[in-house]
Amino acid sequence: MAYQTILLDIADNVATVTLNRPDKLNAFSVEMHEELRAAIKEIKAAKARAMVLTGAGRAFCAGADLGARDLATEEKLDLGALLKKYYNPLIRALHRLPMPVIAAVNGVAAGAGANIALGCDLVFAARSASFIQAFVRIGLVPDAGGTYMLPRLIGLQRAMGLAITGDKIDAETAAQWGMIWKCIDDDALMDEVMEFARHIATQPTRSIGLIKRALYASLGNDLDSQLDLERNLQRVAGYGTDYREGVQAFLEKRPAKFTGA
Ligand code: LHQ
Repeated sequence: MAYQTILLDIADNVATVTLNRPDKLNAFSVEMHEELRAAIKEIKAAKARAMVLTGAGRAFCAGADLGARDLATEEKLDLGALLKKYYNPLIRALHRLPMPVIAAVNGVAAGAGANIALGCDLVFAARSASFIQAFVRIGLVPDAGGTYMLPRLIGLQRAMGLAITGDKIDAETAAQWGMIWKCIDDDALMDEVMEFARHIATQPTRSIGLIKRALYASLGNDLDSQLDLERNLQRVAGYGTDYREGVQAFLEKRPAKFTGA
């Protein structure tokens, strides 16, 4: 399918989605939401084994398009309805995708743009990139899962500080705080991310999907529920061909050839 506001490339089992409104710092329009939703469907149907999300130009994503006609002109717009229709399903879809989702944050990630990055499973960021919980600057509340992920990633004090000041945090500090996985020199970002994505796409994808489920569920579960969930997910993993191949390869002292099943 041809898209207007994003680019989608699928190669070597890696689906790369590039938010592509660089003159608006890749701010989210309704069209971009709809296209990203369609792209995620396409990626699932293509049975890709990793997804990379990045931005075109100098930004990753500046959040909601504040110049969109309804956001800019309608006085009593129900922003909750927008979240329900677009942002919440997007975050859920990223968490539920049965493959690793990697954010390659190439520049500023502000507002919902920051939290969509944090909604990915692993975040790599360019050294010059930054994250801004910009919501308070315009009288809003962090959304797109920010109030859920931030305190869990960096603790309540730091989450509170970022959210109530709207201050920018640079990629290096974000990595030191554990908000993101890795900070990488700008020139090396995409090469390193794509190399990582191509590698992870050769790993036991089904197992990775189950790992995601377990870890995200752990954020809300008590120990008993989590132990039960681990039992259930391990049962599923244990029936997989990748488990058999992994053990066989170990015993035969050779690299495993995982199919993702
Ligand atoms: C933009 C945007 C943008 C449109 C830059 N929209 N054009 C909200 C409402 C509804 C429902 C649900 O959820 C949400 C969630 C949210 O995301 S709220 C938060 C929305 N985002 C922001 O408040 C961030 C706004 N942008 C900025 O603060 C700055 O642009 C940052 C700090 C990201 C980058 O600053 P600079 O590097 O100085 O760039 P700039 O400000 O000069 O922007 C470049 C262009 O991009 C400019 O257009 P122009 O035509 O003047 O060149 C901006 O107007 C445009 N742009 N963000 N969100």
